[in-house]
This record gives sequence, C-alpha cells and structure tokens, in this order.
Amino acid sequence: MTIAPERTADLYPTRGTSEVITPRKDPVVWSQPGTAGPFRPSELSDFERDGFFAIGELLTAEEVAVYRTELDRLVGDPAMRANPRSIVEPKSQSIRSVFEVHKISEVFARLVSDPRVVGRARQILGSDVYVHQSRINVKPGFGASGFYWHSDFETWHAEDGLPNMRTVSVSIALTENFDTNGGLMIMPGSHRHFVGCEGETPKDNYKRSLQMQDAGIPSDQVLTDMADEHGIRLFTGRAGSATWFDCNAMHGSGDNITPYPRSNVFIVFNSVENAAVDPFAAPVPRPDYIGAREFTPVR
Ligand SMILES: O=C(O)CCC(=O)C(=O)O
Ligand SMILES: [Fe+2]
Repeated sequence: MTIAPERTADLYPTRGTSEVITPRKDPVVWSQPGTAGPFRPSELSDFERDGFFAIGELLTAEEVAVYRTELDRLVGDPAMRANPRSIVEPKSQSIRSVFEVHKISEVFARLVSDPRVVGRARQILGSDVYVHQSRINVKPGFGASGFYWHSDFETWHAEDGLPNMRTVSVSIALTENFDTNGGLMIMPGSHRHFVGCEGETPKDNYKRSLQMQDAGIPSDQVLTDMADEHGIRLFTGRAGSATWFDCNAMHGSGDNITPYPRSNVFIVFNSVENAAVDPFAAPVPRPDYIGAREFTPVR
C-alpha cells in the first residue's frame, strides 16, 4: 500500500491565525478490553489516564550493549554526517538525531519487530501498525540542546497528514537517563486536549525545526495553564528502560550540560487505519525518512 488516501475532515485545526484548544476526539487505547499482549489491563488503563507508561526494564543489559554499539557506529560513521537523515547540533555540529534508523540498520529493524515493542504498540492502537518515524536522539554530554515543549501529533497532523490520534511512541534509553542529563518530561493527562498553534508553517520548516522548533509551539500562557493543571513528570531510568507515550502528550526535554550522554531510540508506530494523507497545514509533506508515506505493517 503506497498511495495516500484522500484527505479527511480536519478534526484538529492548527497553524491558523490564533491558538485554539480542541478536546480530543479519539480514543487513547484503541483495542478492545482484554486484547492479549505484553501490557496488562491495568497498565493500559494507566496509559489511558496519564498518556504514558514507563517500563523499568524493556531490554536486558546484553541487548542494550548491542543497540548502544550500533548507535555509536552510526554516529561515528563519517558517511552518516553527510546523510540527510542526520541532524547536527547547531552549535557543536555534533550529530543530534539520526532518522529512519529501522531502515538503515538491521539491528534497529530487529528492535522494531521485537514482540515486546510492536506487541505493545498493537495493543494501544488496536490494529496492525507501521513505523511512521524512527530516530535516535543522541544528546551527547557537554551542551546538547533540548527539545522545546510540543505535542508530536501537532506536527504529524500539520506537516505529515496523520488524520487521527492513533499513533504512539516509545522512547528506549540506551544510556542511563538521570534527572540531570536532559531526560524526557511529560505533562500527565495533557493528551486529552489538542493545542492548535498560532502561525503558518514556514516553507521547508523541517530543516530548521529539527534543530530548533519554532512553529507548532504553544504559548507561554497555555503551557503555564497546562503545567499548573497537570504537573510535569520527568522520566529517569537505567539503559534498557522505556517510556511509551501518546502522540498528543505535551512533552519536551532540557539541554544536557552533564558529561553523560542521554541517548535514546524513539520509534513511532501508527495504525494502518490512520495512514498519512495530504498535510493538514503545510504545502507539501516532509521527506519520507521523517514521516513515512508507505504503510506496510510491521510483522
Ligand atoms: O529526545 C527527547 O528528549 C525528546 C524528543 C522528542 O520529543 C521528539 O523527538 O519528538
Ligand atoms: Fe516529541
């Protein structure tokens, strides 16, 4: 299946002349209660309530070593720097992210189809799933910059054309995520409202936004109200721990000025029933290594 379906009604307007908050119109957990899989029913309920679920040990230490070696290989490969899939830090020029790691690395391809990973994604999304995006966020020590507050779905809807909130991410730690080295922060419960952001999408926005986001950002007032209402949770954990989070959870992370890298692999699963259509608020879709335009289910 490679042809994008026609654009559907826009349930979540964004990038207009003002900031608009829309209540979520989609389920959070899409599978029928009792659907078998690695998540226990109570864990799925927690995910539904909070918009995330953290797992202390998704990968063993031996497995982490394999993925960590592969991450180091990709980041150290001079050819990777020239690859458009690599995003460099504006200041230090060190590699910040590498996209589509499940396509350029057999090792990361295995991780995507691991039943502990894809099985959980299927349980949340209630269907077969494909990978909308994968990336490693390297966050080396001594000055890697953070990711400003955002909802991933805002970008995926506006710039990639995902119609519904039927997408989930997992962030797997390949180095220890301390409370000091730029760990992921999420506002629990924030996934129940969509913040439609003010301002048109600039042309070729992704070239800039992947280094530093400036379109699709909620106002200070909305972020303050959301943080007051929901609080902010910081995710820490050993290498091998993982955080599953809803596509519309408000999240971000700070800079890493410690000596200790915070390197995580992110995999974004989308339901095959929510395939990308034309972008809802951008002239053309982003390149397919950032937002997939081919919807083959993970087996
Ligand atoms: O790596 C992080 O801390 C956050 C990354 C993130 O939010 C993203 O890649 O969309
Ligand atoms: Fe994000």
